[in-house]
Amino acid sequence: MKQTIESFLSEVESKNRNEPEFMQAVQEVAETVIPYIVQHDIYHGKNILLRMAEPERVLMFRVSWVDDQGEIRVNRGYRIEMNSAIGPYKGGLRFHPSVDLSVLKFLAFEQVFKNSLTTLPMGGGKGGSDFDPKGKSDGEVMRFCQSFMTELFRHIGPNKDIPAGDIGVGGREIGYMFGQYKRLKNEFTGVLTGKGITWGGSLIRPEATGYGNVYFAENMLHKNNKTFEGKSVVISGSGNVAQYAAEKCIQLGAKVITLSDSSGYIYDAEGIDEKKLAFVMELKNNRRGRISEYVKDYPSAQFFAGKRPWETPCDIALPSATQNELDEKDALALVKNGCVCVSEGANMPSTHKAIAVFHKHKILFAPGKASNAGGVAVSGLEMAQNSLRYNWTRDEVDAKLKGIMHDIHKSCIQYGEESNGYINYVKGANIAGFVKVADAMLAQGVV
Ligand code: NDP
Ligand code: 2IT
Repeated sequence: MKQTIESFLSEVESKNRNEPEFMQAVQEVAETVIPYIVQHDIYHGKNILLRMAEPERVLMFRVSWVDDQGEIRVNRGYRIEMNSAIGPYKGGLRFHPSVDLSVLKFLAFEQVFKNSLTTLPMGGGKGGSDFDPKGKSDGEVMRFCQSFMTELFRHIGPNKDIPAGDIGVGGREIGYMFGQYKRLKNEFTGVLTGKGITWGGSLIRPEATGYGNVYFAENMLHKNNKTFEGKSVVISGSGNVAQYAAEKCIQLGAKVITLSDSSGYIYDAEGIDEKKLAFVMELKNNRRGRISEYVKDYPSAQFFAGKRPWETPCDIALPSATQNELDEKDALALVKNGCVCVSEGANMPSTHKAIAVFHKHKILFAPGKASNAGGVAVSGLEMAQNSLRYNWTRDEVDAKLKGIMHDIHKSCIQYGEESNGYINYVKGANIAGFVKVADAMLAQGVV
């Protein structure tokens, strides 16, 4: 088996040199899915995983725009249309200087499995740019978004490819891109999700990824007769996903003690309550400030420059910033300090070796493609509402989100329960996500 997996990986690697993040995501899937394929004749011998590791289409384009000083700037735009077997391409756009083909292909590959897990009819895609919104004026961000959409619009559509937000792309950017799409096409359609509530958005979409992750973790804890009540929670990041994960933890009676950004983390031993969280939301979303400013308003908290929060003793950890932000050393520190549950809000935040530590110590560990699927799931519900030309209430969408996270948890158990009763959620999510897409591909001929 080891040899079959290695030869598969070396074949994929030979076509995707210098793409470490993409290879990391493919390896994690291959290690759990290839043994399943070998045991099931309908999938065996059909190069099905090799086909899934090859994007259906990769788009790369120039994005020129003019900054506030009148200088012409050039960025690179991308859209990876990974797999459309079970629905139109669906997945976010990331604007961050670290964006390259490897990062977007890993995200698009994971998105295929994640979207399959949501139970909704969505294929997988991802896109974005190496544009850095940090320090840019609203006018610069708008001109960039308009130029980006001036190329992207010809490749997307409400039944073709429906982008959304991700790192660096929130309500403001979705607004500018939606406005430009509408001007170019003269059509008001649900071509993007994460739209504002008065122009086609869904209630609960901003909250969905963070809330969904906490709902997933709740399912894991309940299975072990535990709850969030009274637990201390360490969260990384302070963007969309981190903020709403924190909000739901507070509502469930937990104590959130950290948040972070790429400059460091804040530790508040008294707990970040609703009032302090409202301050963080204003700071990050409106003033676009840094998390270090928290300690100016709350001097009993501490800021640790250049550090990540995993050294902080906690019961539950919710990595919600970016890929590979939690390594083997961090995982060992979490385990040593008594953490019992790690549920990923970000995409691939834990390294391969960190996951091995969690599995070795039988920690409840949820991979992002299962636990952060609430965001894209509510995007799917936004698409459904756009098609119906109707809006569901906040409670209706929240109940559907809870139901979907419960179903994803159930699918992970179905395919991930080991003989000793331990649930390997990585294995469960990968196989459950794979089966639906593979069945659809096999039914559609050699695609
Ligand atoms: P935001 O842009 O709102 O926030 C990102 C946060 O992560 C910021 O605090 C940012 O800090 C921090 N961060 C980004 N890059 C790094 C880095 N290299 N090192 C340390 N910190 C970093 O993004 P989201 O909250 O939307 O996304 C966070 C994660 O969740 C990503 O992995 C994303 O793919 C994933 N995700 C998002 C979904 C969504 O619906 N938005 C859905 C599912 C997953 P700084 O400001 O310093 O850059
Ligand atoms: O990684 C993700 O699932 C997202 N950034 C959300 C994608 C979406 O289409 O809502």
